[in-house]
Amino acid sequence: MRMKASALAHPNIALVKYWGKRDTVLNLPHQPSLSVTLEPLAVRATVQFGVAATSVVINGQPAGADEARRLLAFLDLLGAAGGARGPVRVQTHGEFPVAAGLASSAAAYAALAKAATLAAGLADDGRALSILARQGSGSACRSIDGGVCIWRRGVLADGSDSYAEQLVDQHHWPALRMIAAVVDRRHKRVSSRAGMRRSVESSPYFDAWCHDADAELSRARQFVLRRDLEALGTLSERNAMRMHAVAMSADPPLCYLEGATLDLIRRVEQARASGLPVWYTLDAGPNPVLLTDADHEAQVCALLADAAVPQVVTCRPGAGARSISEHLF
Ligand code: 2P0
Repeated sequence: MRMKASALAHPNIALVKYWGKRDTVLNLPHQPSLSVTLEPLAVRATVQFGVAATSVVINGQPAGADEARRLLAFLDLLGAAGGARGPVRVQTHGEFPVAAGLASSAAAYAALAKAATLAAGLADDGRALSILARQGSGSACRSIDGGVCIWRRGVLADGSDSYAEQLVDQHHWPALRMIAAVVDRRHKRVSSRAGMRRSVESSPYFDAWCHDADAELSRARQFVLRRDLEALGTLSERNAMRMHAVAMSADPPLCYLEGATLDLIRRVEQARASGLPVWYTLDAGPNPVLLTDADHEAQVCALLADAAVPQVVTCRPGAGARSISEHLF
């Protein structure tokens, strides 16, 4: 057993979204999803077993009680896989600009899954890692591999058939750009976890949303394979708006969008009408992520500057979670 290991993982942005769980403990989704792993944003994690006392440090600070509980419960899953591990020392560090508007939990749990598996001396098989990461945060299963990944919904109650697989690696479409536009840095009032639960329980549109996902996924897959930005962008906007429509139709309604979100969406539509290839997607928050290509990156950044967007992070398809030799402690 190696006892101590470190790993790095990137976040991902879904173009066909996961929104609704059929199992809230195992994070099993009601629908398949498709995402792009994003460089250069990253989270590093170091895990060491065989220490005297358990400690959890996130971005240089001791983790709060809830965060520490969630993270340690996640590491306990490795105990289930190969015997109790005893006290553990953990540190994670996000290389995210302040409030990048992109969830860091996917990258954090993907990095933790990889580091903890290596530290525990277990085989770091991709499917097992994706299944493990999924239990930390659903979307983390799509950050084990790079490029474009598809999270299979699965049908089994134990989740053994619900994991992400790579469709293409990060070299398939190097010109693809995903530009995160942080229009609002405030923390969202309702977490994805709570928002999904409310949507599943109360949106009358929820069944239609799930029904739509399989067909959207097979279309998105084709558009990625043929690098069709216009078709993928069009699908991404539609899918993001449908997810928000489900949230808005929950009881009580959930609206993650702010005025600045709608303002930027209008600007994107106008720019596109004038010939700029740019589309948007949205997570469960107010900050759009714009799709374009390398040739138009500067024009899209100019559009964002014109809209006085306070923070912009340009990303491209990134690699999967990987072991790193520099430890955080
Ligand atoms: C996604 N989101 O597919 C969707 C789109 C947000 C909107 O996955 O409860 O942090 O840990 O499984 O993965 C965000 O939710 O939720 C998410 P948990 P997660 O990327």
